[in-house]
Amino acid sequence: MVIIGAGPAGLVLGNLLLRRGVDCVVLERAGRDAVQNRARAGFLAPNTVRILRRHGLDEGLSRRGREHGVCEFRTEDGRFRLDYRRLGTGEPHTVYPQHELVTDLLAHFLGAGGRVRFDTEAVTVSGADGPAPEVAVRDGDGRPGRWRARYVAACDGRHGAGRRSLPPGAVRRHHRDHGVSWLGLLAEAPPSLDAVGYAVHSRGFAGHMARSADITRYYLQCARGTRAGDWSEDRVWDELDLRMRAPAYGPLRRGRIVQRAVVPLVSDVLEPLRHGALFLAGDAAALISPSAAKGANLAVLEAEILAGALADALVHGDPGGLDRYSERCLDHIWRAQEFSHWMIRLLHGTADPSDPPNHPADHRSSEPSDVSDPSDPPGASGFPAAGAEDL
Ligand code: RFL
Repeated sequence: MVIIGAGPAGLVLGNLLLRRGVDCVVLERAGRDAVQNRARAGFLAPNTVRILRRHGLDEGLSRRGREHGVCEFRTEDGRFRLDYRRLGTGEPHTVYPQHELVTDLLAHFLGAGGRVRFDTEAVTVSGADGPAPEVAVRDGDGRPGRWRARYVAACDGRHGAGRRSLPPGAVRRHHRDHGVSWLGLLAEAPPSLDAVGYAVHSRGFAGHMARSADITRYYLQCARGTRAGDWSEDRVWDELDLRMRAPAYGPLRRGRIVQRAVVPLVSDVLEPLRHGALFLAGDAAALISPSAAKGANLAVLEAEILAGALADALVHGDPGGLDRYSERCLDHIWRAQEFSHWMIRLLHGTADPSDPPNHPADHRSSEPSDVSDPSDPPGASGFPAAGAEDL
């Protein structure tokens, strides 16, 4: 079994397969340090924690993760706190940075005898419609190599070899460009709120999310075409103060910005999540905007479903789970997409058209809508540039 990608999807899959006695190797383009230091998600849903706990992969998050159950919305009408933990099932989210989870999963996998080939880029997957697919790779020095396996799991994200290797027409891609971008920032600063903060403002959305006692993630809606370095630190903090309405609700704790990236809010879903012996999981299967904090959670869920199906096929000769893999995952994926679309509408609804740098309508007018997202009747979304195409 070959797994491409050592992110949450690939490493949960590898750990679960190893426990079920399935021999597997993980091929990872980056080096170990880069993999362990890639700061991204931070909120684990209750079901994700249950999955990790069920398989003994929760040691780090049980020790260092912090419970979270409240969102605070700030708008021109005031401040509203949503105690979703109390209103919902009573279960909290767990704040645990993704790179720490990946570090734990990697240590667990290697400690159990798992093999990871770092600095090894998968270039193409061939022969997926036959019994022995092959992954062509090159190492950090450009030397080529090959891995052959009964099955290949592409857990290598949206731009990985898995998607690239799908033959034309094998898979349908549903996609939507929400016409909005966020400047994502990590600040060396303690959180300023005891809640996830969502500020809806005429200058654009701003968000506050705790990552640890000393690190906070912030988001600022920015114009398409903004480059990560365009905004000075002073401009970032001034804009955050303004949009988060710091004068009314308390100052933000400032600190050095240690990471920044522009994230265009786009969604896409492949269907089915399989081509013969090649399976897609995590961001390789579907990309979801970070507005609803679902991506890493879906990756873990899909990895668990795929691990069970692969183990049944390889250990017990029962391929039924593999046949149902795509349908089972797509059910979760479409529901998460729907929630994320709703969040995007909620968070960007009132941006002022007279303030062009921050306004999604900039893009609305330039990109015609040809909505064909099956979860949404045509024209219902109000968002531009949606569609479906065969890959
Ligand atoms: P990953 O984590 O991208 O890992 C893929 C791995 O594959 C490797 N790779 C290759 N290896 C070999 N050959 C190739 N050709 C390869 N191409 C790529 C890469 O080096 C990498 O190690 O995908 P995975 O496992 O599917 O996990 C998905 C999650 O990482 C992603 O959905 C989340 O980070 C999304 N996300 C969030 N999700 C949440 O659930 N909660 C959050 O709070 C949250 N916040 C975020 C986010 C994503 C963000 N960005 C960067 C878009 C915040 C941000 C800013």
